[in-house]
Amino acid sequence: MKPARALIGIAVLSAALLPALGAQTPPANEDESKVPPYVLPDPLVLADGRKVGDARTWKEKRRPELLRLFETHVYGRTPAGGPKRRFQVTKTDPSALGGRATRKDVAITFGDGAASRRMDLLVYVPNAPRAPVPVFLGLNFQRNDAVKWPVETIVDRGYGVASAFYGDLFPDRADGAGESVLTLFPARQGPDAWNAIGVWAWALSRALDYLETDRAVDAKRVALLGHSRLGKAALWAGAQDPRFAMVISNESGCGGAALSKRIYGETVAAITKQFPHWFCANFARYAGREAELPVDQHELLALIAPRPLYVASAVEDRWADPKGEFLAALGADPVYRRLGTDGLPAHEMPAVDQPVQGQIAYHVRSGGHDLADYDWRQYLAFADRHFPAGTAPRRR
Ligand code: GTR
Repeated sequence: MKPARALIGIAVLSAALLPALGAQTPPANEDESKVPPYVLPDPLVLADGRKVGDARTWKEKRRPELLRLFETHVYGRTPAGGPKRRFQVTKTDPSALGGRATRKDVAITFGDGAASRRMDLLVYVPNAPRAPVPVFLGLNFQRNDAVKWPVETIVDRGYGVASAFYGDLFPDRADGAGESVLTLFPARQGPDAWNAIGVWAWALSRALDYLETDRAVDAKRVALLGHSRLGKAALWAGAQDPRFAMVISNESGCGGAALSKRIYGETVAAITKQFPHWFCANFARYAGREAELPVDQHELLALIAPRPLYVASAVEDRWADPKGEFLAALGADPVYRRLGTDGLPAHEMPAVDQPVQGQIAYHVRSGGHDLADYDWRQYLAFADRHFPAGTAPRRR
């Protein structure tokens, strides 16, 4: 989102020009030689110091430990249960995109009566295949009728598309909670109470609940994709909900795929100051004290293992720390290998526009902060490889 990015620029500038206005976030470090030494926690070492030797110990012991750490220190706890949900297909157009797709507008209602909240899910499925299709699912910034995804290209490649407007769930403002779906949950309390990213992630799982009921969709092949702040939400959703078959992070940066302890680009101090409603209150305690964080974002990526994971950066998007995103993907690699898949087929950061794709994929694109056609081409190729045609049951 460029306007928000511009705002950050103004905040940093004013910090430099107007120190008298009080404590400001220090300007971002974008100089590799100024990255301080840091130590990353080992995702394969349990809290009691034992090493994770097999998939079972990962699943039953380490995975829950890591989830708890991210809930407590970063995103906040996602409560179990929650309000009653209802799915209603409000409109179906079987000849969308010139007859190549069926478009459905689905109202997903949370709670009852005046207090209820509603998320509108836009769904396109290609008309050609007779079997349920894999789907790219993600939240959008612009409302459903202005989704900036290349829907026709995706549909023509045999994939469905599902998207909802993130503001329906939690308006993206410091005081957005009062209009968010949080109002339908018992009052949140404590420094580990969930916040906007937690709610957006929760909503992605509710969209998947709907997709599981749609016979045109193969809900076992849903690729979750998010750009920027919505990439943070996609990663957190994919980490918590193993039903997502693939997760794609497009330039998710700080609090997403980028390592926090590297202190390059956006920092915990900058993000929690500018967006106090995104994370749980505990995260802000690590502003300027990243070394004390008991987790780092490579472990968030590891929570997606062994499912296919794509982390993408853009070379001019230094605010999101491309190298920190690569290093986090590399840091998740040992977990994938311990679980018996390959990981990231690279030891060094690949050159610009040279994707590397294994069970973990990574690229750094030329250009700036955006979800570009180049990115989509790689994601479609990645999905083709991991969701081969003909693996889904035929439609009943
Ligand atoms: C920026 C924010 C980033 C990223 C981005 C976006 O202002 O600092 O963390 O989320 O917005 O969502 O476009």
